[in-house]
Amino acid sequence: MRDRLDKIRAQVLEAIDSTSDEKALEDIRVRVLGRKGELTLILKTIGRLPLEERPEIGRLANRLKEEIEESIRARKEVLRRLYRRSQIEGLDLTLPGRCRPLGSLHPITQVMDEVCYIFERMGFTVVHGPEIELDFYNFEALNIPPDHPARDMQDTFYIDDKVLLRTHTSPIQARVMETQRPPLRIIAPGKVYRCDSSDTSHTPMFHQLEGLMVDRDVSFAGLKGVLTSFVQQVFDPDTHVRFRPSFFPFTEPSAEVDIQCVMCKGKGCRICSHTGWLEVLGAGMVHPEVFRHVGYDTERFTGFAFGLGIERIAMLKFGIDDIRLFYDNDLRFLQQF
Ligand code: 2NL
Repeated sequence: MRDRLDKIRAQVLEAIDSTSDEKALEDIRVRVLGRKGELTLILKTIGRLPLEERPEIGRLANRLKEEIEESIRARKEVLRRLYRRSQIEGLDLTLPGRCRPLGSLHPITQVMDEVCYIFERMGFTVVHGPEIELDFYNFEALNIPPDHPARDMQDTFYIDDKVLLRTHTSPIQARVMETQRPPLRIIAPGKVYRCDSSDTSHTPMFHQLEGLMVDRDVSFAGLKGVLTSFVQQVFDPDTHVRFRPSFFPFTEPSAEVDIQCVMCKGKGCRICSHTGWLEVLGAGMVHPEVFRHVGYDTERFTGFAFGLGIERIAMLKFGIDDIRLFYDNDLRFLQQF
C-alpha cells in the first residue's frame, strides 16, 4: 500500500507540473481526488486494512491528499500568472520552443577530409593553390602540348588567353616544385572546373586530390604500395587492386588503378558495366619534361604522382548513382550524411 501511494505521488506531481491549462489541472484533480478518484478510493477502504496498519496508512494517504491539493493550487497560480503576462506582453510562454536547426559537413567535405587524412598519415603534407590559374601552370609546365584536346575552349573555362579556371589540381604541385627542392611529399586537394554539361557523372565543378612524391630512388613499386594502402583504407581492407597501363602527358609510364567492384565484389553488375572492376585513380612516374620545366635534376631525382576524383570515391562509398545530387542542395539528401 505504501508503494502504491509513492507511485501515485510521483506520477501525479509530475503530471501537475507539466500541465499548461486549468482544464488539464482539473482533469487530474478529478482522476485522483474526485468522488471515484484513485486516492479517494484508497481513503475509503482504509477501514478494511488490518487494525495495526490503519493509523500509519491513513496518515500517509491524508498527507498525500494535502500535498496534491497544495500542488494543484500552486500550479493554478503559476498558470494564471503566465496567462496574465501573455495578455500584457503578447507572449505565450507555454508554447514549445523552436529548435535551432543543426548543420553538418557536406558529404564531399567529409570524404575529402578522410582521403587527406589517409595520405597525411603516410607522410604527405596538404598544399593549396589558386582556382584562377595561369595557362602556364595548368598546361605548359605539365607537358600538355598547345594542340592537346584538354586545352580546347570546349573543355576549359578561359578568362582570357593566359588565364583560366584550373582543370585539375596539378598546377598547385607545379608551383610548389618551382619554389621547393626535393625531397617532396605533398597532396593538393581542391575544386576544379571543366566546361562540361551536367549529367549523372559530370558537373562543371568537382573536387580532385592529387599527390606527388619526389626524392632519390622513388619507384613505381613505391607508388603501388602507397595507392594500394590508400584504396584498402577508404574501401574494404581486402579490396583487390589492379594497375592497368595508360597514358597521361605528365607521367611516363602511366597507369590507371582499378578496384574490384564494391557492389558485386567482381562478379559483374550494372555499376561496373559487367567488368567486375571500377577505375578510381590515375597515376604514374613524373615525366622528365615536367621536372625540366621546374628546374629539377632528372639524373638525381625521380617522382611519382597520382590523381583522384573525390565525387567518384564518395559515390562508390555511399552508393550514389547521380553526381548532381551533391549540388542540388536538397536537405532530404544532405541530411543522410
Ligand atoms: C586522374 C589522373 C593524374 C597526375 C594526375 C601529376 C602532377 C604533377 C606531375 C605529374 Cl605536378 N603528374 N598528376 C599524374 C597522373 C594522373 O590524375 O585520373 N585524375 C582524376
